[in-house]
Amino acid sequence: MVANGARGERGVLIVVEGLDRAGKSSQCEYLRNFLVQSGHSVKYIRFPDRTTSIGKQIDSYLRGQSQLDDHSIHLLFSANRWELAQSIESDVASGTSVIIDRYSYSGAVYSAAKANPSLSLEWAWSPEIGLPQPDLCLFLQISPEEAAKRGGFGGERYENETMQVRVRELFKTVFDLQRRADVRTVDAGRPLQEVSQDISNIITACITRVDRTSPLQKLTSLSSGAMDS
Ligand code: FDM
Ligand code: MG
Repeated sequence: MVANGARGERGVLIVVEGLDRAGKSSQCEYLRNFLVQSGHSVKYIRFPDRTTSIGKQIDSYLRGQSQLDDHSIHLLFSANRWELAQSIESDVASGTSVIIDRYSYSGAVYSAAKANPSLSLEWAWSPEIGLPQPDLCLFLQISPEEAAKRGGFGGERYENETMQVRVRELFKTVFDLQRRADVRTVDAGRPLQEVSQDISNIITACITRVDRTSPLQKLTSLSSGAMDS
């Protein structure tokens, strides 16, 4: 595998998405080590980034310590990505690969799952247009049964059965519509090592396939994503 920076190539942008308890954090950690061992310089980001001032408002909302209108909190989640967009682009351009735990897909899906009649999936997606387009989105799929075996819900907002059921459906819808995204679904209900093995194969193929002499693309509207392919 060719290390980052070699021949002036950019890094790759990889997003990891999935339902709660699919093992996103463990697999992001695995992925990070895998890329480092392959000679890449790597940055890891998770959204929401709760450390910024916007992130602190999001954190307070998620913990139930503040109430916000559905649209307002949605736009804060998006703003939290926009405030990091430039640094992601410049890291990737300078040869660093960036792994992101949750991105625009979670953003659109969780807000649309609230079933607020004035907050459609299309509306929820629109502030994401123009953000860096990932080279690859790994979607960690887990059945409700397997998720239940992995323990109960935490105490944060959205950590309940009704939301999880809707989120599961909406992830499918958003990936069908945003077909420009290279989404690979991984069965994350299996033992950790099996999942990691699949992930290394997918990543190796992705690094070979991506033209790292061309810059990152931008996210487009949901429908144009479907028409393009
Ligand atoms: N979430 C996450 C959103 O509702 N919108 C977003 O844009 C993002 C990135 O926040 F329930 C939700 C998804 C989840 C919660 O995420 C916190 P973590 O990964 O479970 O901490
Ligand atoms: Mg969570």
